[in-house]
Amino acid sequence: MSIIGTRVLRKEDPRFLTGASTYTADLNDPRLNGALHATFVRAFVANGKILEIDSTDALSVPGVEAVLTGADLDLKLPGAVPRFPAEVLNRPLLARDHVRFVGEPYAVVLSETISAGLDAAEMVFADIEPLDAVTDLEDAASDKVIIYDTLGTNTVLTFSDLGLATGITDAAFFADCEVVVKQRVVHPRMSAAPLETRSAAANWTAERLTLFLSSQAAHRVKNTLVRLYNLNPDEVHVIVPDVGGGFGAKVSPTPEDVLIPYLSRFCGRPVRWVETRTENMIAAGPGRAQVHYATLGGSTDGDITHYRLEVLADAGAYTRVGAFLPFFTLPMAPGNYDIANIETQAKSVITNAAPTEAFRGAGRPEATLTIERMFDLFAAATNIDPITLRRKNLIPKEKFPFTTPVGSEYDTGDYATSLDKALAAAEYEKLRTAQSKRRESNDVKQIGIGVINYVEVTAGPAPGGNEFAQVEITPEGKARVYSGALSHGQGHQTTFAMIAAANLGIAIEEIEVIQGDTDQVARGEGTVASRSTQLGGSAIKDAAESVVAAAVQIAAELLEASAADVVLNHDTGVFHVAGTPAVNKTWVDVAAAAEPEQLLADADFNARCTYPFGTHIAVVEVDTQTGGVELKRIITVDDAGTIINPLIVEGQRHGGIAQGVAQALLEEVRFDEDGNPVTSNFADYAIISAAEMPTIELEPMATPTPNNPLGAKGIGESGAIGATPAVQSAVIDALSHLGVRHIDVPMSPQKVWSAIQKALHE
Ligand code: MCN
Repeated sequence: MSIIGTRVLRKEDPRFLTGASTYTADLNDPRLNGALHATFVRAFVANGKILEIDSTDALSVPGVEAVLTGADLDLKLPGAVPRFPAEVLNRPLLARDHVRFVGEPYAVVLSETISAGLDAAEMVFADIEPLDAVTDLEDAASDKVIIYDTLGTNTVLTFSDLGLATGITDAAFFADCEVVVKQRVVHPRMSAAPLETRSAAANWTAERLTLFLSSQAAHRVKNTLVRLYNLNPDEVHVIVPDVGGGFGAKVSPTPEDVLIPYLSRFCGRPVRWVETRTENMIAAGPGRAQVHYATLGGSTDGDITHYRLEVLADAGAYTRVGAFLPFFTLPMAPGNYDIANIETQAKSVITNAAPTEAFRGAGRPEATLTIERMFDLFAAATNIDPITLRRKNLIPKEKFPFTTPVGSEYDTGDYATSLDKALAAAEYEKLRTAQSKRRESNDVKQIGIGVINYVEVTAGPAPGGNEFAQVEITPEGKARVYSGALSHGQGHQTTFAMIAAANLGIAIEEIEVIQGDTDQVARGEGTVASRSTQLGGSAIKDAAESVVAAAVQIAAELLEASAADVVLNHDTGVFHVAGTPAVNKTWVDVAAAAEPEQLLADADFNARCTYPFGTHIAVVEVDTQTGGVELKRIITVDDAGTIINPLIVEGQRHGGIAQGVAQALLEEVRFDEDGNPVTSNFADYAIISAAEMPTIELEPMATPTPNNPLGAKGIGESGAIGATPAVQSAVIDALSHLGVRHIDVPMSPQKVWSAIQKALHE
């Protein structure tokens, strides 16, 4: 029996649960002996001209070795997507003449101890002339305050100019529609909030640059260092120790990350850096941060025919990947629905806030939330049951593979079954009956039910991607798997060993998975866009099959048989002539007879992206007197094709769902009117905890994809994509009989209460 699909316990957990893991800050590596500590000095105004920086007092603090400012180095880190004007694309490692958001570093202290660094950082004197700042996305888009004089506008990219949006026509687009609904939908700025903040440690000697970094993509970091410092690839070694969460924010190295090795070369000693929670909250990459203007049109009997989606994306003060994320939003605009006519547009806009990055779902949650919101509004306008409306417009199973009018090629899907399964598991009719009773009795606490569908793209951007793997059999007959993906909480040590085990017939205990070390792993793309299993896992399968083919040759010689007759029994891991298993050779026998490197194979697996889908149902109780929301149940179907390890997949769904619920009810990065962040720690920024979550009810469903040999789609982001609109829909549903039609997330008690009051008094 294959190990694929079984609930294998996570191999990595004993280490994590017993405190034996090693994060960058914990490293006790001889290459870091005698390290200095870096402390960044950060902007305290959101927009300002640097007139003077004086480090004299800071340098007098005992234990301080040096203070560098932007004037001491002329280095800029280009953003990951070179589609933006140079001013906003290339970010100075330390601000030189101008600071553009609160938290932007303009100086760095090198000290013997962290405490000396903190003291000295406070003593770096900076005369910064404050200028008008704008952190609100729509205000920035209006160009009332221009952030970069040389650009003359804050809009730095219009997606139709690149052919990445259709562009918007006029009102005639909806002329044939009997019913048209419009809504502005806000997707707030969210913090990725990994429990391990950013952290780096470097040693740049005459021979080599070694950087330890908390990252999702070791080779991307290496490539960035090679380009930035004009080095030979052999001179750079990037090592990623254990990572305490990334959630998209640790994909591309940040200015602070790449400055640490520079500082090591500058002072001739190793340098370490661990950011504080507040630094992470104000300066590390947040995500989402879009505002949508959506219009949906169709017939009075619920035939949806026209959809228009216009997106404003908040880039922050420089263009990192977040500025480009509408390229993930627009192709997912119609969600699970067969809508014939679609218009799209997106603009990226500069604001005086930390530059945005990917955050779990990265552009896709926004598409889902908006289309699902529009379906609810259309249902309300036509008085059609929201489930009936959805069911009527779902892309039918028979139409797959299905190319949407916005050019996405959905591989496989069975959306009606997903919806049915979720409704059955939720006992939907009973929920509606309970809701009616509460309404009839005018209960203070009203029940709401939200039912949404989602489809997302993994291993994108379209058309697809690639990943590297190498499989090696050791002289002892064990296996080593080298993977270009990089687990930072996803459990690859377990699932990747399972994929290798299934193809080699070697027990997972005998398989070591190696990631995140650019000397040991030849190349790789890293872990992003829920791509690792379908691409990285398929690469392991390919490499393992090549190793088996080589092993069969050796076994045939040992068995004195023809290679064509020799087979590997994948359950027992022995080679034998087909039909005579009693006479056999083990991997130990084969490994002992192999030439060096004979049992070693590389694979670069390249494939089209895949489209996981599902249905989320949320049940909430809303206190109509206080606006307080309690999430009572969340039931989900998340179809990620063939599942390698259901236990790990359930964990991924749990984590994603919790983050999706957090976005619906709790989390939002906010600023005051001067652009100061007011959510700069976990007291002000309400990250979700187990206490706010009900038991999560997960329904299984698996529709394999033909796009890779595993049949697997991604699961890492699904929960975060489906849960937010489900909870939002449920809260609005609880209040729909009062006339409430829309509340933006996060639905704080204040917002919910205000919406009730507004509806009652209109
Ligand atoms: N898996 C499986 N069967 C499938 C799909 C996945 O058994 N059909 C397993 C995989 O083998 C892997 C895990 O589920 O162990 C997630 O796999 P996959 O969906 O391929 O996603 P990635 O490994 O590429 O992870 C990326 C994804 C993203 S983009 C973010 S953001 C994210 C996430 O995963 N950040 C996380 N999950 C996270 N989980 C933790 N704990 N921490 C983060 O920072």
